[in-house]
Amino acid sequence: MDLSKVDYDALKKELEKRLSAQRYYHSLCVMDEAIRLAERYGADTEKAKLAGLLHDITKNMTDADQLKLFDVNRIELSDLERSSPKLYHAISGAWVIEHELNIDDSDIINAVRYHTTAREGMSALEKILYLADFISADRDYDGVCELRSAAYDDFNEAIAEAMAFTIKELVDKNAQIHPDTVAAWNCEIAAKLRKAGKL
Ligand code: DGI
Ligand code: FE
Ligand code: FE
Repeated sequence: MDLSKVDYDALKKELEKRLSAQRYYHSLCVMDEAIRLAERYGADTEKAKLAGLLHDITKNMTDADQLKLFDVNRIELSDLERSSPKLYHAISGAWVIEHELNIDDSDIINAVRYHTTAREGMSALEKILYLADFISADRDYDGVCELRSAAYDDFNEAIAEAMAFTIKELVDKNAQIHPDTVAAWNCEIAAKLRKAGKL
């Protein structure tokens, strides 16, 4: 697909239909942040824009409707995924942008697919979306300002901090941690240790 010919007005209308006003605003903020991060780190700004705008496209679908989508389209979920509804929208969102919006760029599809759990060996675009989702203008949790400046200062350090934040929150909530999240964390820590000559 030709990314320079994407009809953003039509896509935004589609998103407004699917999302609450708050979630739509979040999507616009993540889009802006993803573009800025892509500019800062020399990644593809068009892909970042599209991935940022669309990443939460199915966030307001009911759990039941998403489970139906998985079933009808033979998308297999692990037991952990099935029992963690917060993870559904990344899986269903990736499917919807590929099969309903006809986005054929695998990097964009994977960025949406892994924006919640992260995964081992993420591409630059996948990392940009993961981080943009954490530091977008609409976010206001404790520590977001520090993470925002870290994101533009030391990309990989900011990714590791965002992952640590998520993992700590999951532990505090007694939630299950997805194996992709654990693998992503180990991958980032190994890179840090390697850089410091400790591995
Ligand atoms: O969709 P957003 O709210 O913008 O953000 P997101 O897609 O990063 O989703 C955040 C939620 O996902 C948050 O409630 C924690 C949850 N989550 C992230 N990683 C994992 C997880 N939940 C489980 N059970 N396991 C994970 O590894
Ligand atoms: Fe999300
Ligand atoms: Fe999001």
